[in-house]
Amino acid sequence: MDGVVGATQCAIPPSGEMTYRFKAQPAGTTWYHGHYLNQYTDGLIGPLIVRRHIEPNQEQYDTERILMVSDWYNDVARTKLLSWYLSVNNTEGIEPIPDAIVVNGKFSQSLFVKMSGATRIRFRIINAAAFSMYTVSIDGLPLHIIELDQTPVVPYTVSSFVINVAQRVSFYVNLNEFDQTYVPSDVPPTKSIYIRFKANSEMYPVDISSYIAPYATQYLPYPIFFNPLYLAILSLDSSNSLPTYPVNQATSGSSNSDSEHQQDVNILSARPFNQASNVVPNGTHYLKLVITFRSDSRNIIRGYLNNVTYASDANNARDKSIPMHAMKSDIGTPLLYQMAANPSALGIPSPIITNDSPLPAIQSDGNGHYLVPYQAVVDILLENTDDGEHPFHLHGHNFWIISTSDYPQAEQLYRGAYIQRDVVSVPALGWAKIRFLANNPGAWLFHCHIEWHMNAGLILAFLVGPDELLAQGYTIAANQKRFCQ
Ligand SMILES: [Cu+2]
Repeated sequence: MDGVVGATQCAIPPSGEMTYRFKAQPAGTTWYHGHYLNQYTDGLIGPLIVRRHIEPNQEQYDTERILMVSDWYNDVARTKLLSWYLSVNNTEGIEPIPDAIVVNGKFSQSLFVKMSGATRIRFRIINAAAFSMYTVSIDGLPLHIIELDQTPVVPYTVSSFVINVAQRVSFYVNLNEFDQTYVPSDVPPTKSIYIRFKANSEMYPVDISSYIAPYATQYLPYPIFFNPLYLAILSLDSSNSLPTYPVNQATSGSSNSDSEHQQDVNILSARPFNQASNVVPNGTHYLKLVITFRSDSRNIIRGYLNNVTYASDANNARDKSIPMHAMKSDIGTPLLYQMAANPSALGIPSPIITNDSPLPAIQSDGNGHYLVPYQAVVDILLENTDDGEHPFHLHGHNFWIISTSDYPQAEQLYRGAYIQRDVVSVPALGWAKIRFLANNPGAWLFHCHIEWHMNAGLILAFLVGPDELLAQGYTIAANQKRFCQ
């Protein structure tokens, strides 16, 4: 179980408490967050780092820092913003535009990151935003990427990289590699440099320089003045001084060769550190998922996977038309409990051969619940008909990213050695191919991690190996079931 309300547990009530016990694997950089009612947008988030006994590339750095970047909204997401977003008044389906960017809870130019005497430092970047993707760079320094999500990689050097929602990227920098020409000769020597998080403003469906959020007009009758450039300050000494060079200093010619696949948000060119243990099996099953956004019968713009918009959260009334014997998405009866109660009668067809692929296709019940045989190797093709980029996250499993429309050559180039991540950024009007081994019985969501798009229903649930779930001895824990009243 993983704490998802409606999938693996009922919500912890106000003033309630529940103890989660988990085996700390796989290791790497991740984060925890509420998975209910936009609570993570409103700040219920934190980093979760599982350290390896011997960290790959640990000889490359002396210390490390965590930078967790997220969108800041002046208004409460779970009530005001969401009720506007999913309303008939929002005819374009415009996501609430953030008011600011915060890193580790601090606004731009107020976060000082101290080197504390080290010259080599590892950064763990976590994108915990509700909406935004960012380009990350540090002035004058090459970034040596060493971990993507929870997969260590052979050091891969770039001058900047893109990180989409829920993705994590670790890199190290070495101050001895600082490009001295970055600081103009006519300014005093600098005791600090900027760490930049530049929001990709193309993804906002409005002109952010003039947009007045309709839900904010009553007391904020001015444009949101959202500044897509966030600056943290890397202090080279203990003085907390600002850099002496101008913010808009043009990046000098860099010797890094990351231009070729700069559009590759998923950084597929980085190679797994432990290639010997990264055995990529052949696909045994297939699933094609088409991403669309359109109005539902109530004229509310929602997100669809294969023409189904998922309705499990409290904002969507339970669909009474679904027969009682079928799986139902219901916050009071988690999918996992339904699986355990009736594993062999979920009302979902077994995989069948279709015209799309020689491999049998995973089937659903028509309500976004897909039955996946235990140990199936599922090739998923995500086809994005939307003009926005969508970061899809799979619960309970990692997956291999085979290729995307931004980097189709990856399928051939890296055959047998695809990188494992747990979030894939699906390009706008493009596609992504991923593969996962269904070795973890249970009910696992697969969804766009943009919080607004989860609210809009861009979610499905994989029901993996129901019989195996019971064979492995699963029972509903009493400390969880008591919340399902
Ligand atoms: Cu999305």
